[in-house]
Amino acid sequence: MRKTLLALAMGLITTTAFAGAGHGGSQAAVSDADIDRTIRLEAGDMWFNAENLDIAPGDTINFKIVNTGNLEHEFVIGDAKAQQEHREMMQAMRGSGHGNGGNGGHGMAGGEQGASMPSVTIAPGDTAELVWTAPQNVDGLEYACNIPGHYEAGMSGHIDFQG
Ligand SMILES: [Cu+2]
Repeated sequence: MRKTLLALAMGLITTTAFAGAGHGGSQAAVSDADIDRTIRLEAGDMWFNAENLDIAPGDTINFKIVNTGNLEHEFVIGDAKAQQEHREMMQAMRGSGHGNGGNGGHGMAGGEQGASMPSVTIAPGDTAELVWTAPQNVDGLEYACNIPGHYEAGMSGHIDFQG
């Protein structure tokens, strides 16, 4: 019994020390060294402050999206078809009364298709980060906020690939 307690205590100490060693609070799986570029974007009520982004294929981007609006917004990357499917899904969820109106049942970005769609939701006044590696062979991608009504109001843009 004593031994078990001691082992437990030591385990706690080790864990604490390890956590204390600190990575500056970063929870990203990708370390800073792997990031090629940081792109700051602003999301307001029904707009992003960029109409398109130029990105080099293969680059790992750390998007920092600042929500300066009064509404919750999201930032989703995908091709036009995937974006449309994501929008339809969110509209369907809202229509069925799922979720609490405030976030439109989000957090499930895209179901089966969603696995390949990086997305982040940003609360009003918050900054969210999304680390994403641009694919090598893709023609055009969009970024969008698919909260019902937002895309239609102008919350989307194109990702153009250089080279
Ligand atoms: Cu929005």
